[in-house]
Amino acid sequence: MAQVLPDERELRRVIGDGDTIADGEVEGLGEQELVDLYRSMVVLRTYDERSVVYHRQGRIGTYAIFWNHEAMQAGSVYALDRDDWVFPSYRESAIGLLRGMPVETVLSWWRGHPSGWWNPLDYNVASICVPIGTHVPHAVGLAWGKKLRGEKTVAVAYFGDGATSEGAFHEGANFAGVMKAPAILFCNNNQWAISTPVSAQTAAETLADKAVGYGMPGVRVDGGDVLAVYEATREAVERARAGDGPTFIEALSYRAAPHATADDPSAYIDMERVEEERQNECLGRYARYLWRIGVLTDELEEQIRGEALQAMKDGIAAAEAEPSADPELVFRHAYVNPPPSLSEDLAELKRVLGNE
Ligand SMILES: Cc1ncc(C[n+]2csc(CCOP(=O)(O)OP(=O)(O)O)c2C)c(N)n1
Ligand SMILES: [Mg+2]
Repeated sequence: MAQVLPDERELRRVIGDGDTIADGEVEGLGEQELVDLYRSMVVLRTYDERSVVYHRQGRIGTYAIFWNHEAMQAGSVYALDRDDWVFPSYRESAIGLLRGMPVETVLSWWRGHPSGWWNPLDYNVASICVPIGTHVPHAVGLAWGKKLRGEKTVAVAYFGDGATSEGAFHEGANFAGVMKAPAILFCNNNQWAISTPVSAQTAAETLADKAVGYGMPGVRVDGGDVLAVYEATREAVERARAGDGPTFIEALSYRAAPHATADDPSAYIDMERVEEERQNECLGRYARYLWRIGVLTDELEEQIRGEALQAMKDGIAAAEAEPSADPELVFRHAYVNPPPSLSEDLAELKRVLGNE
């Protein structure tokens, strides 16, 4: 019977603190792989920080910040094969970049432009899911379908702590357990669902405890430790490919930025705690580790950051060069026989946009 393994109540960690906690090691990761992981994190961090600036400049719309979530995203994707599927929520909006998706595609999504929607088959990355948890059954269904076809593909659904209270999460997790679907339910427990703390979200001691009820292993990992996330995900992938079914991964972190650009967390969060978390953020932790083991140099750091920044500059230029979308697109596929009020709405939209 699957269970929360006794040692998994403790958070898994690999990266030490450079002082009293020693660094561990992950089998199979050589220097090149460690640098690749670092590059992935820098790409995501640069995307995130530039996006906040672009939002302030009015160049993208409301944006869900994922600062300090990079280790969870990069570490888990790195444990997948290219054929495996990724089902992101809005918090993982830029995860497709790790699969070669152009920066302008994701920026266009945040600009509300149709060119921000990609064909999922191009990257094995599903559309960004904004409704909380509804993509969990999608990911599990895809994983089960692949299993029925005799393929070895794994699907990962990313969602937050708040999503674990949703019906769709329950349905997906239950289905995954019963069907032994090769799925990974990856929960970014950043301890907040907008202004709701995790203590008000659930009476369970840990979110990983929920896995017991679905008959799957629940693993707890330090979400700020990219190597621990990688290792935990790799084990879940191996289990799934071996036919042993799904895994629930609870990656514990702390939301060190507002929920989104429209949010002011100072109204509900302890900003001192946020500051503490920011001091221990995941990219800096990994960079210090790489310095300790002699992998990172000033030149390499500069080169990787420079490339990521240039990609962002090129990406926003390309997104802004897209011709304006046809406002009729919003209405065209909604009804076979559109009600008259819709043409009034369209006329109003065109008037507002100034292209009557
Ligand atoms: C079905 C549904 N209900 C409510 C919302 C509004 N909403 C947007 S984000 C959010 C909080 C989600 O928190 P969590 O699952 O912890 O993810 P996080 O944002 O922290 O990554 C809510 C309630 C939504 N998008 N979808
Ligand atoms: Mg959350």
